[in-house]
Amino acid sequence: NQAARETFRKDRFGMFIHWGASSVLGAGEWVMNDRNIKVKDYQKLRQLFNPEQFDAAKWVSTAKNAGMKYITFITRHHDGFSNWDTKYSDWKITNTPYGRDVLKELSAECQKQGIQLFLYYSLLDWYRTDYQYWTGRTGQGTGRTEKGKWDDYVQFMKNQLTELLTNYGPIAGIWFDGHWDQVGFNEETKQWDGKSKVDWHYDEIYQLIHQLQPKALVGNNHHLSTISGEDFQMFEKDLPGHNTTGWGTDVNSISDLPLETCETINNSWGFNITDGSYKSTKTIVQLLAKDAGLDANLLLNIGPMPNGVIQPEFVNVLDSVGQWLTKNGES
Ligand code: FUL
Repeated sequence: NQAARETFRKDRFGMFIHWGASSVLGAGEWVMNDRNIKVKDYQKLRQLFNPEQFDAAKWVSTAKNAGMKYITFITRHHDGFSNWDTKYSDWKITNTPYGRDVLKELSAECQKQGIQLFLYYSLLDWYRTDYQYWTGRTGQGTGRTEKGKWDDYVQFMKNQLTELLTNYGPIAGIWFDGHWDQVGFNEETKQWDGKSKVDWHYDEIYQLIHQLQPKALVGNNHHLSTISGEDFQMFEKDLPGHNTTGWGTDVNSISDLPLETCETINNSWGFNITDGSYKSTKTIVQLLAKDAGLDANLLLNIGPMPNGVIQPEFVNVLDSVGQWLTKNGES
């Protein structure tokens, strides 16, 4: 949808929100993998995630005051925790003591305040047994040894995406992540190896998205320029064309699609209690300007705390970026 792409191209500034059961541990969203936590232990977080001070209106107005035009919310990260009331998993926000469907509240509030809502959705999954691929480290993290049923997993993703695109109002786009998980089970050797490539069924999945919501854009953080069908191109922690992270040779090539850089305020995506390396207002304004100079959007991340509050360091810097934009920016 060309019109939706052009709207997005003009958005310039968005808020990425990494938040879920992993936030409880305060060590970033990769904690399950990093600390080698098995599913049987990790799932205890369900009883501990109780974001009593979650306030969708505050989150959305924090974005709005910063001059942001959209929010990209983690609906399900690599640990598989669903941040909405999905029918297809018990590992979800509505089974925590909090019990509320935060996505419902966030989407209603975005509509109210005129902010577009994008949904991050992880392709890879450390939790489900029918997810048969994983990076080496991740496999150890969950302790799974058996091959899953890939078709079931693909169907599960389609079911969840259908819910997300049916029950939560207008969705501006889906932000896929985790494509790189290329280690698969080799049927011949009965070994896990890097040779069997994952078939993500992108054609069907992208088509489903466009069918359900023709205006929804598709982005995929695959670090490649060779997969087609996406509506925008993203650059993780990089300006378009700068491959400073070294995450793929192809990231040097910039497409004609709308572009988006995603970046953290400190060095973490999910809430990290020990990470105090906050970027200054000046650094963020410069980033925004550099991205704008390359006709790219900046998707700036916050990782709210497990109680639902956005930490003051983030709120303050976003507030002053907003003030700078009001004084000097276009809007
Ligand atoms: C990466 C993920 O692995 C990180 O946890 C984070 O979500 C980042 C935006 O994308 O690929």
